[in-house]
Amino acid sequence: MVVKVYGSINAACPQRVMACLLEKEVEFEIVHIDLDKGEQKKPEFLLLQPFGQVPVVEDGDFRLFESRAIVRYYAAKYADRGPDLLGTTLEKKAVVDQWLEVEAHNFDDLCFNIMFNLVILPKMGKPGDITIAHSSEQKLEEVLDVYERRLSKSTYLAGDKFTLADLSHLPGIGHLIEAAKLGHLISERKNVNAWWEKISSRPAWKKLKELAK
Ligand SMILES: N[C@@H](CCC(=O)N[C@@H](CS)C(=O)NCC(=O)O)C(=O)O
Repeated sequence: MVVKVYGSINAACPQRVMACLLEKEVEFEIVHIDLDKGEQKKPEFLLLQPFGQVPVVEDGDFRLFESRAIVRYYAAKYADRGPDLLGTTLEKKAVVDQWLEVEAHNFDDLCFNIMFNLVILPKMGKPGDITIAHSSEQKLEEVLDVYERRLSKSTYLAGDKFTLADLSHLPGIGHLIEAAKLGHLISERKNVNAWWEKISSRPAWKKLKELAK
């Protein structure tokens, strides 16, 4: 059964899901939802995702939304296929969860504020709020300083193996570098930069970037 991913290939949250499916070599097709046209707010889409956001996956008669719930689901469903993305002991799994929560609650909002005000609003012909973008960038610097210290002790966020904690950061950092042109936030931090080089050169992520072209 081919998994259907409702979303846009360029949007960060669907990319999180697709990166995970590619790591696990799960076949999927994209059901394109045009965010610029507001298709995610149409009544028929609200039946799939009541908050009017992407992604949603449909796997046979099973349906799920929230990108981090989806990646956790597929990492567990295909635990014996491809790289282990969840951790192998209770403690290792808990550390993966810890850094996934950090991504969701310390990193993602700041990244979104920057992208929304520097990229998304201007693309729609509306002025972004530069004050919000700058203060979010300053706060993100502090978050990345924490990452820098963490990554001086371990190759990946949750230890010595690539996991969902790292995968979950790929779309956000990719957008910061490519769309918001804030690559210096990464490149000026030695350990964060080495980590980014490693995780962004994974075949699954490179394949997704190819698909998105
Ligand atoms: N917590 C949700 C957030 C979903 C989300 O914010 N999706 C964005 C794309 S990355 C979206 O649908 N934006 C359009 C909108 O909110 O109208 C998840 O991780 O799935």
